Amino acid sequence: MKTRVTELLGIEYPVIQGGMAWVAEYHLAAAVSNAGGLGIIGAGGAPAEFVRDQIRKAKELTDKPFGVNVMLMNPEADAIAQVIVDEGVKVVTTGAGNPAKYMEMWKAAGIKVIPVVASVALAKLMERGGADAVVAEGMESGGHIGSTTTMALVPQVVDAVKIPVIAAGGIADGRGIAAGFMLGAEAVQMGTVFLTAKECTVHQNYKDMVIKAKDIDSVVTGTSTGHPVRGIRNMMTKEYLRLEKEGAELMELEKLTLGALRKAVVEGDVVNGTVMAGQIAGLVKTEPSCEEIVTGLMAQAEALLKRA
Ligand code: TUI
Repeated sequence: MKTRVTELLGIEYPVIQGGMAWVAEYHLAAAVSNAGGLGIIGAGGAPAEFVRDQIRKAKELTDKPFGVNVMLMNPEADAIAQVIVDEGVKVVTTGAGNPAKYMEMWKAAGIKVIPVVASVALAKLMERGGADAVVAEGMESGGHIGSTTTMALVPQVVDAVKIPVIAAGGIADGRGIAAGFMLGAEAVQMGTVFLTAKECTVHQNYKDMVIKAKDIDSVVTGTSTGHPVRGIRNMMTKEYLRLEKEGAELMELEKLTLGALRKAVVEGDVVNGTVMAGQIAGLVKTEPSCEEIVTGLMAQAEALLKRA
């Protein structure tokens, strides 16, 4: 299936893997790229030199294009932006902020820039600033989210910009991909479905929690701090929401979340850690390879779109 996004990125399938902090390291990114999608290394809160090492390792595993996601709240974002240029990365996605200050340096280096946006206003601003495409991410997504659903956000962004739009949030099978296309998107980005991929190195406890999750098992913490984050309900989120309801100070809330994603992803502590995942986790029941995910989902989507 050819779209402006597959052409822009030089990929076979219009499927982008979300740049999930701690989760999306080079094994996953290379596997998705080798499967014909676009794999992404999630820089998250990592130091710049760690990101450089991840990029070099990904290059050893794939000759296909892959990207790096810059989480803009990372204090090392400036240094990471430079590492991306130095290491010849072809595609950048950004999240949790406005990447305007890096746009010029990335464009000058010939990098395709794809900001993740949660509103029409930011999508328009990014287009004006030279973005090659945008990911319109609905609040069904895991991790840091906006407040509009994918169903409402994607068509409004599609109407507001001329650059290609990539749909994200709540997509984990061929039906979701086909729906994204019906809304006017020219590719999809998925995160949750790759959490349980064979090549995804997150702790087995994390994968099991995603596999066990039902439709209503995710919650949003941090609404009161201005940084809403979706994850699967556990003891940590219960405690967080209780403190938030009581009007706890930011410092007290941050004590709970500091290092909590690492705790869940690396140590497998899914009781005290943050198990970020989207609302579509209830659909994720197996542990396939990235190749099986990308080709299987695309076959389903193409069959549905032919019928539509
Ligand atoms: O960035 C994401 N998802 C993420 S980032 C992340 S790491 C993190 N961990 C704990 C707390 C906070 C972050 C985990 N998941 N998705 C893309 C995304 N970007 N969703 C929403 C936004 C966004 C939000 C506000 C983009 C821009 C924005 O404001 C723009 C401005 O004007 O500053």
